[in-house]
Amino acid sequence: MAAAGIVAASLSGAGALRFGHFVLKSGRASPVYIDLRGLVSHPRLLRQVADLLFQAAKDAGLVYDCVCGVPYTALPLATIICSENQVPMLIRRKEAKDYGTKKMVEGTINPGETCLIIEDVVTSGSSVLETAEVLRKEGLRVTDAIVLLDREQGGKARLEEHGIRLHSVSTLSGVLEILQQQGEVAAEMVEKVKEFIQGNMFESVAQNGPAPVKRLCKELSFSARAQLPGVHPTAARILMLMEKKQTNLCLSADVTSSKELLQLAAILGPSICILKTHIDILNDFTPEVVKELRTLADQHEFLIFEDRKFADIGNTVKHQYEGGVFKIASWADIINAHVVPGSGVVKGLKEVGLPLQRGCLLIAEMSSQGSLATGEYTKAAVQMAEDNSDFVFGFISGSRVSNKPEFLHLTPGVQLQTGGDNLGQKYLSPKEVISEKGSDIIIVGRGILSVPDRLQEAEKYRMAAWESYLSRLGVCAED
Ligand code: S5P
Repeated sequence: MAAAGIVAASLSGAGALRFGHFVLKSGRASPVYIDLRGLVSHPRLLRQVADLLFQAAKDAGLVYDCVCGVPYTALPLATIICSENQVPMLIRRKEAKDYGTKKMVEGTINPGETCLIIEDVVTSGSSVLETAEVLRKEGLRVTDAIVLLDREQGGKARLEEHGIRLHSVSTLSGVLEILQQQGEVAAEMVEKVKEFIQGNMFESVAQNGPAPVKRLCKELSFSARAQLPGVHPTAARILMLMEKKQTNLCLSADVTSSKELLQLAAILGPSICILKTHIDILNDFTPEVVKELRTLADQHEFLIFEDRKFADIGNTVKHQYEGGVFKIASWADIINAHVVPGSGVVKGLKEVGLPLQRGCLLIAEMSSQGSLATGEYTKAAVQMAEDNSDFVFGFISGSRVSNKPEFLHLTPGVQLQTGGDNLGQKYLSPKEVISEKGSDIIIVGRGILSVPDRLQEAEKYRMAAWESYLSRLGVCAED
């Protein structure tokens, strides 16, 4: 195919396709790395690629009113297409313009018009989806996207589920075939990449049976929520790193030896967004342990959550948070509190945590059998969070208890095998928690800790929770 040939030449020419051993931003190893950002330094290739994208839209018979490139790599491509063919363009901002203004799209928006999305590479489809979501929020119709290279890892199916047809100029396997024919890539590398693609498919949500009836819904992506005005800095950090690492898994590192805790943090660090501790169950706690834990947290980009569940009067919790043996405030990014004492507990914790830019979660519901945290109690917790949103950024709860997208929901009591333990713990699956209950982050302890290969198990949880998050973006099943 001629187009795939030009794509192959462009990718090689711009040094955009590399083979070897790479660690992707998700933390996963890959034998192939594609990065088209450098294409801007090759104006002839840039122009050729833009022409191919435009031609693909033409060949598909698409009718559209404006074009939007997924930032940043596809921006210059969209610019060339629009300027050459006299089509109005829109620019999607990755960050809202100023703190306080929500403008996410530049250019003239005429609600009801159709906007065509341009993208360089599609893997899971999440970048295209995010852009589509922003455009749809402005009242534009998004039905089609053109991509230069489809990595064939399930993005097309996912986008289809969200009402977007993906048209690709070429596929990764098509480009590989050409490069192999030209002797630029060895056959065994081609096999390796194909195996990688097969083993790293982003599963489509609609599996067997008829697709559910869908309607548009106002679900925002994690990165869009991170940019909301007024979002707590701790929530923003978590939201951004979840999107970056593609993980909404919090590990409940309930182990009693410091060595094991640090090993867990080192090995599972890339797979998680938060590591939750019960520091008082360590048999051999020393200040050195939390120092090392902090280093690992910074290295692997996760936050530390000390699950201390403060539940006393303000003056007491202040000391418990700041002092004692553990000096929790000095190393934990996140803490949590029961609301049973009334708002004094939050006010006391805030006095210590606010100057250190820490954040707090309120326990609105519990996963245990017979929990009293229900109904009016849960509502009171939500109210207390709203009244203290300079410090409280979300909830421990079994389901979404607040519709404010600034708040995060973290849910414990999660295992792939649902059921419970013999001490009243109840388990739901990652899918139930994220897709059905509307929570954001799963908290998993023994589901991961009790198997020999903890990393492999953590990856299973990470993928299940992430898939469930992606599946609720843009559309949701009609209730
Ligand atoms: O309601 C709750 C709140 C919390 S924070 N139920 C819980 O189980 N937790 C904590 O989550 C609990 O203290 C434990 O650390 C973790 C669940 O562990 P698992 O082994 O049952 O997954």
